[in-house]
Amino acid sequence: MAKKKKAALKARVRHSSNGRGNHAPQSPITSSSQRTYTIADYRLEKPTFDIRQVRKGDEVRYEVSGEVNAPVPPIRESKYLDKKQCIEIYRLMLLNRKTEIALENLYKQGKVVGGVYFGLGQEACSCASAYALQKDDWFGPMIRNQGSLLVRGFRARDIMMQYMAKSGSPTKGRDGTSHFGDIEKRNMVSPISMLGDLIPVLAGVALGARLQGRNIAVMTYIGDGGQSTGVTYEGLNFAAVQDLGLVLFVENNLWAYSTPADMQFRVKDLAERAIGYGIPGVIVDGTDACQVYDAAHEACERARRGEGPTLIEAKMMRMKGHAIHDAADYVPKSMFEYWRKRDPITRFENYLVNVKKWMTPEENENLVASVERELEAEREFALASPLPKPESAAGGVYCEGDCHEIKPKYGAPKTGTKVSSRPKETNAAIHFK
Ligand SMILES: Cc1ncc(C[n+]2csc(CCOP(=O)(O)OP(=O)(O)O)c2C)c(N)n1
Ligand SMILES: [Mg+2]
Repeated sequence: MAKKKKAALKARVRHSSNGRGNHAPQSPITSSSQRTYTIADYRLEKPTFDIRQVRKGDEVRYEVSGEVNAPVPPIRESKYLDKKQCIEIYRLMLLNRKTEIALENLYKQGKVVGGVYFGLGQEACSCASAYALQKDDWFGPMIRNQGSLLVRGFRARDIMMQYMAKSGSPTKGRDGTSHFGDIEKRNMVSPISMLGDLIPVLAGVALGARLQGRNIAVMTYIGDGGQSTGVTYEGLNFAAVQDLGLVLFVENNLWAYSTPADMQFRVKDLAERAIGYGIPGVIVDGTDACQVYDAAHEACERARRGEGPTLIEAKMMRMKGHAIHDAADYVPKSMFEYWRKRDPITRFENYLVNVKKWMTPEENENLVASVERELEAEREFALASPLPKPESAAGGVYCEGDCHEIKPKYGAPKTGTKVSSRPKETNAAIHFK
């Protein structure tokens, strides 16, 4: 190609690549067109370490660099919770942990039919988030959110019987993990997936309630891995556009199976994703029950006012493997040490007993003992429940038409109900500075 022709082609490519063509002058960025966004951050500590993948031949390891010996931050005082509520959440967190310890033992005794999944280290996130829901709100937990189930009124025996596929379990032995819901009393959508499919379903629940004349809060969860999926985007974008009361907890527990969060996304904080959806984004320390509750409460209130969804990123660490079969050998030991010092239960106990002095050491011991007694009774009950009769296997699996009726929960559907039509400018003014 002749030199002249080449230069002309280059120029054309350059002009067309910015989409402006030859004649449109590039407008300078002025201060009025420059936009800035704020992500609220409740944390009292911002961990400063990175994980790096190191390959040697076929071997893959992860190495941590940065400040792994930082001092443990205090619990942030709640704007909303009183003494009684804090102690109640603490009790639920204990029950959450001890239920999982019991499940692990049942598994080791060969009584569990499948695997077991744990939320060790995530109890504050599960319990304090669901604690912000009101009776008419809905939720859709994921497999690690055993605490959310306990908060909404399921008993430890339900979880244990489910894992053992007993006839007294919520699915009457039809499932061996967490696939059960309750559309009657506890307003719970059955966990259907770890990878985002709960998000559009919960958005749909909020839309359904609105069509019945009510704005409710609907809460669900997604992991640092699961948030990359298409359905996560579609569900949250739909909720944002329709101003549906979705409260989405992004549980950034630093691992998606054996993939570290640093290899999962390029943004610094997953809460930044909220900006792209045009909704508020909040960061909390997921090991601090007060921070989790405050962010959840504010998001639920916003949802009930009909103002739309909120994305809350809870930062914490998955303190076990993906499931019981996974020893998590790929996790650097120093990461476990760092987060073990930030154990949500130990920190909350210290806050209640030593900082606030809302419980004496003796009252605390009594509370722990009462949780253990309760757990033991639950375990006995679950063990005594029989397995389902073989001849019942085909029953209760498919709806046969007259087995149950699904009625509108909040009122007769109102056709023509107007969804919110707040102008986008208002949205921007409220949430972003
Ligand atoms: C389509 C599909 N692919 C893979 C899996 C297996 N799987 C379940 S959870 C998971 C990782 C999820 O990681 P994350 O979203 O961070 O949640 P976490 O387990 O840390 O709570 C994978 C790969 C699946 N359930 N479905
Ligand atoms: Mg994860």
